Amino acid sequence: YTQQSGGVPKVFKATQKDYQAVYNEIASRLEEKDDYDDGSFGPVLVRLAWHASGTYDKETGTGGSNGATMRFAPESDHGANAGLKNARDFLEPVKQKFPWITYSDLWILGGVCAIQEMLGPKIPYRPGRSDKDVSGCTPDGRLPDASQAQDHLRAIFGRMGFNDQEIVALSGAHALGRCHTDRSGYSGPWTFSPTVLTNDYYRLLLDEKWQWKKWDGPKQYEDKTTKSLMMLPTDYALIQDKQFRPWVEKYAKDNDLFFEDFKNVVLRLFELGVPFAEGTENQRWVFKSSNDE
Ligand code: HIF
Repeated sequence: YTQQSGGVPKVFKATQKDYQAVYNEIASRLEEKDDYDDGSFGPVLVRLAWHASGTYDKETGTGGSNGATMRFAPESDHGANAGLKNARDFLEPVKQKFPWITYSDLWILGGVCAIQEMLGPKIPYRPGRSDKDVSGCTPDGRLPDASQAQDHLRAIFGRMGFNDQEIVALSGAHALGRCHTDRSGYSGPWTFSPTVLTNDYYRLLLDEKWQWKKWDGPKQYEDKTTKSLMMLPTDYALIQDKQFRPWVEKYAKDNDLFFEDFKNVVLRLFELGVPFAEGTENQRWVFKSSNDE
C-alpha cells in the first residue's frame, strides 16, 4: 500500500501491531453495535469469512479467501450468500479507517475476531490476500446445500480438501447464530447461547430428541422439548452417518478437544486459495482478545 505524503510515495508495510489495531476496531464495533439479531454481529461475520473461503476448489485452485469477490454480483447474489451484506457493511467503516488492509484480509480478520470475541479459541492469522475484480467471481453452487446429507457434505468439503473429522470439527460453528426465513428460508438458532462458542452444538445434537418441524418452510428439525432450537438436514446427517458420529461424540464430551481441532481446521479454511509468501507458514500471529489481561 502506498501513501502519498507531500508528493513522495511512501511504502507502508503493515506489521502485527497494525493488524491488532484493526482487530481492536472490529472488536469494539462488535461490542458497540449490540442491537442486531441475538445481540451481536459476530455470527454473521463468521459466516462471511467462511463463505468467502468455502468456494475453494483444490483441482483448479480457484475460489477461496483470496479476492473478496463477493463484493460483486453475481457472487453477492448467489442464494447461499443471502444476508451477508450485513457483515460486509459492518466491516466497511473499518476498511475506511484502515485503507491499507485488503477486503479479503479484512473479512478473514473479521471472522477471527468474531470467534475470539465470542469466547472461542485463538485463531492464528497471517495476512497476504489480495483483492480481485469481478472476473474472479466463482460459479454458483460451490457452497453447501442444507437440504442434503452426508454424501453432499463429503463432496463439497472434499473439494476444499477436508476429511470427515475436519467436517465435524468445523460444524461446531453452528453453535453460533441463527437461520433467517428471509435469507435461507430456514428459521431459528442451533443453541441457547448463539453468541458464545461452545461445544453445545454437538451436545444438543446427541441429547435432544429431534423431530421434523411442522410448517410451510423448508424441511428442518426442531427439538421436541422446547421447539425453539433447530437443526438442518446437513446437521442431522452428522449423527446419522457412522463415520461422522464418533467425532460428534468426542467433541460433545470434550470442549478442549473441540477448540483445538476447530482452531486447526478454521485456520486452514481461512487460508484456502491464498498465495502466501514463501516461508510464512510458521509466522502466524495470535491477536489479543478484548477480554485478555
Ligand atoms: Fe452455516 N449456515 N452451513 N456454517 N453458518 C447458516 C448460518 C450460519 C450451512 C448452512 C447454513 C458452516 C457450514 C454450513 C455459520 C457458520 C458455518 C445458515 C442460515 C444456513 C442455511 C443462514 C441464514 O438464514 O441466515 C451448511 C449446509 C453447512 C455445511 C455443513 C460452517 C461449519 C458449521 C463451515 C460454518 O462455520 C454461521 C456462524 C451461521 C449463522 C449466521 C447468522 O447470521 O447468524
